[in-house]
Amino acid sequence: MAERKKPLIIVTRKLPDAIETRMMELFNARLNLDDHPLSRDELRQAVETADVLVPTVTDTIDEALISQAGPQLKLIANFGNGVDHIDLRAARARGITVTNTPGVLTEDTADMTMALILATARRLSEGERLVRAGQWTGWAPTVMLGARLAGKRLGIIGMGRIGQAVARRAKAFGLSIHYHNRKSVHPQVEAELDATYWESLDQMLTRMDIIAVTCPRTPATYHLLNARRLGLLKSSAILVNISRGQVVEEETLARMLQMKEIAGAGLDVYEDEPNVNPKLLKLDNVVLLPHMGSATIEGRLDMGEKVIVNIKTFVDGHTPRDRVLEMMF
Ligand code: 8YV
Repeated sequence: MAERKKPLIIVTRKLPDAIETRMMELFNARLNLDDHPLSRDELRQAVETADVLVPTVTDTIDEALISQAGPQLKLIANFGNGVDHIDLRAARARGITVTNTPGVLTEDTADMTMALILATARRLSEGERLVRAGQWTGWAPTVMLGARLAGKRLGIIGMGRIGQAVARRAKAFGLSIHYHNRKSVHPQVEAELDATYWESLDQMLTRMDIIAVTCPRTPATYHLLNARRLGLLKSSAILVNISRGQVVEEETLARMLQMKEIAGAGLDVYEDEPNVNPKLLKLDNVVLLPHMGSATIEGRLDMGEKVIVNIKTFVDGHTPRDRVLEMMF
């Protein structure tokens, strides 16, 4: 019996060694060993030749690119949960299946959300900068005061897996849990988290001490926190974004932080990554991280494993469990 030809898998970024090795064993895998982000031209060549493309958030897989795909491209197995960089409609129109890696980065991303809440409320980065600059002159009763978390209200925008994992952690810190979502979560989950559902995002925003953005970026959530909505926040509020930069109008947020119209922000994501609004870079009341919400060794291995299972399932003729459907977003 003739051996089935191994599918050509093109991986756009450097993945953990163990994942790359397994991909080499299972597939005809083309890796990106020096980890340079692929140029538009390299991406075009990839979709022209690959049977399966494994992109990440740093690749723009838009309609124009998908229209250049060869007929052999049947699967885009994204390394990551968010798929806002992939035009799902265009992929479907070309008969290309898209998969992602949900579930395995929930806890890590929730940890980082909590870390950002703490860092922003308790001025961690500012304190660190002070010590490193050799400017710390010793303990003083009124210096570096932040805000207590216990007893405050946290409003979570997007109560999916990550939002709920944030809520569980936040509850342990004594925060009361509020959330806005397309629909309320299961009553049992709501009871367990002692969570209050706000159908009206506007209503929730005006009343919260901390806002955490954990929803996916979709056409519906693009600039969900626009200038008008940001204007509803209390001047003592802090905002944390671990989702996608495009959910928040960054320019307005920067201006409001500058004018102290809100107290602080903790950002892991930006509207035009890796570019960060220069205004933000100058401000002390914002904690800035380089999109590292899910960046753990274990998480990256789990993500890679999921990508492999998705590809294997697909090439064996089955529907991958993590198939992404447009209506999910
Ligand atoms: C990933 C993320 O590391 O999964 C996501 O949606 O935002 C990140 O945590 C990145 O997307 C990898 O493609």
